Amino acid sequence: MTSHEYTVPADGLAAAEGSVPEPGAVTIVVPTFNESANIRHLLRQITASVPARLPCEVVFVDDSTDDTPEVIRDAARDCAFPVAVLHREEPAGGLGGAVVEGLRAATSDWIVVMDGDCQHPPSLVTELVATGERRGAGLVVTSRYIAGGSRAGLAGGYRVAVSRGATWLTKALFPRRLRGISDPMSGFFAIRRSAVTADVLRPLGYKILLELAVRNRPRQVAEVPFVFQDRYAGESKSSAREGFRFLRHLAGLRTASPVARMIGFGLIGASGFVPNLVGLWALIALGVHYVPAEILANQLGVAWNFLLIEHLLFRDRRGHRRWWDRLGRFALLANADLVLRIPLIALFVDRLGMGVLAATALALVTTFLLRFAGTEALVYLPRRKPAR
Ligand SMILES: Nc1nc2c(ncn2[C@@H]2O[C@H](COP(=O)(O)OP(=O)(O)O)[C@@H](O)[C@H]2O)c(=O)[nH]1
Ligand SMILES: [Mg+2]
Repeated sequence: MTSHEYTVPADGLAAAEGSVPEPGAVTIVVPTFNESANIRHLLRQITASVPARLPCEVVFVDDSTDDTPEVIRDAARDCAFPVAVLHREEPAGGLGGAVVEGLRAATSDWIVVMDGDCQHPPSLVTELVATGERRGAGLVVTSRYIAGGSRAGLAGGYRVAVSRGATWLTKALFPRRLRGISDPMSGFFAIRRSAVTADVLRPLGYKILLELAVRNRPRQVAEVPFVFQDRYAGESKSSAREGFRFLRHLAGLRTASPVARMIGFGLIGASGFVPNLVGLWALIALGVHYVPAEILANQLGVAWNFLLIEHLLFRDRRGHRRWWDRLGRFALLANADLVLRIPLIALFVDRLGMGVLAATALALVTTFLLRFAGTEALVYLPRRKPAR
């Protein structure tokens, strides 16, 4: 009938709390980017399967550069349920950011997130919600990997392999948090609005389900098999660039706790031996004396570590210093490590009477901990305002 324009309340879900949602009603959140050719088909499919069984509303969160918003408004006239378009001039956070905005705008007890290209069958919407109600679950995920499910619509062996690899890696990194979720890459799921804390979500790229499962930790999770359909029209927006964002997203989620970050820091540090040794080999082959060669090669390792640490560990904590300031501090700490190690070993051997090997091991651990603490506190922690 009508197309409702939502504006996102400034304080998100809290503001939406005032409205009383119908019991068991569902808000279908659909992120769209240039999907004008799919909208009518999608709304027809929703019309055919949802409103008769479940009161629903549809919220499109749109970052399109084509006429998708107009097509939605036009198609909404034929719908017997509210359809809203939330068009974003600034597509903050890409697909993940769009879904979070949709979660904030939703007013029903249940929220179903699905793609706008008809790869996710709307006929499953009611089953997702019913399963959640029946099993008392906070999150119901569709899966291509359980009996009755299939990834028929995933085009090509390459996409299948990438999807498999990503699923395996994700499950291996979060064995506990993703227990009961066989398809963590799925973009089609239902979540209880009460299980969403939109403010802690920091999606990067398109795997919003991962954010919800890992950061919001719904208590009970259920699964429903589904057959991944072919795209109805238009082109996929996923790309190798999205793939790299996904890896950074995984690293950020995995290293949210200080202990996990320290392990990541250690692994990255160890990987720095490779560029260090390669650089040393090249410099010596060029006839450079081994002492300056050692010092120069060490800088290669430092640069390597800095790049990885910046992108994988401290992505969210870089804003308050300029990159050259961070690099300078990081390089200083890394080189201080080298300079400090020998006197430390001497101290452990001479004063504490330790063996050389034990002293070296202890010195390595000590300087590692100092370097990690120093990096956390002096390179990436926000500067405090002066007390006086
Ligand atoms: N709002 C918004 N939606 C997006 C963006 N990128 C992709 N989408 C939508 O997300 C859904 C899934 O994207 P798609 O390209 O089909 O990915 P694929 O299914 O992995 O090939 C579709 O409905 C897209 O229109 C974006 O940057 N912003
Ligand atoms: Mg798709």
